[in-house]
Amino acid sequence: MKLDKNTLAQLAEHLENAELKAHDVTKITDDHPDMDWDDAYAIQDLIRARKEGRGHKTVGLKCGLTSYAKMKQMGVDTPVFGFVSDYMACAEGSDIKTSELIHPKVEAEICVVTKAPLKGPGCHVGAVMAAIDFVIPGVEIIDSRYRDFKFDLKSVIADNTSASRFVIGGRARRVDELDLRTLGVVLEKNGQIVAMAAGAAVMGHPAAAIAALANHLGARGQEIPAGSFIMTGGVTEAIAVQAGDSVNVRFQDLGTVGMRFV
Ligand code: OOG
Ligand code: MG
Repeated sequence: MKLDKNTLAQLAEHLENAELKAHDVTKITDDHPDMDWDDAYAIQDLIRARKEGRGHKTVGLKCGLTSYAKMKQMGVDTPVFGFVSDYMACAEGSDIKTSELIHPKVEAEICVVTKAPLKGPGCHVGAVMAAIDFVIPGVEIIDSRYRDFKFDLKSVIADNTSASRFVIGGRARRVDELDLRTLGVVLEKNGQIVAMAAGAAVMGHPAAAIAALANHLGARGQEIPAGSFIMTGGVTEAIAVQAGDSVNVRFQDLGTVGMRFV
């Protein structure tokens, strides 16, 4: 850790205010170039504590920057991990208010709910597959608090990996009925196909992203509890949206997840 307690708390407040008031800020590494990975996750943890302190429930965990398309788009090379809160959940088919957001983008994500705890180090795809209760399709709406959506890894980790809203589809499937690597995903905006990929785009296998999350938490003495909802990360690059846009994502074997931006 390079930053003192007061600075960490002040940065958490600064970034959370930017989220809640929907205004952008400069990258925190511009002012704190020596901050390290532990500082970045400590700021994210403080944002989580602020939300939980106000009565918001943490309802899921997210893996981000897990596909090559996303890493290339953002110019980074390592996955990051964050959380989602109850108020970020939007119903399938609902209207999402862009007035509450800065510069939203949508991501198609293969999501799971677990039935057993997962603990690193040494967590692997097989252990994750055994712990998955069911697979469910989702769309994440990310909204970096950083100007022009430009950041480095430490800044985006502190900013809770741009978490903003998410929508879960209605059709869950058992994991042994699916091939998560060849599971096709087609992302449509206003009726036009704008991106497509298969599950293998996510670290070769979406379960590998969850193993990486378990190993990341394990290094910090934590685990993924049974019953966790986990988003494995965008399979394609993220697509910018604005008021008036409608998005539909077709997931092979898992149905469609749609929403409108108003
Ligand atoms: C960081 C969050 C990335 C994903 O699924 O890759 C993410 C960002 O690109 O703003 O959630
Ligand atoms: Mg995401």
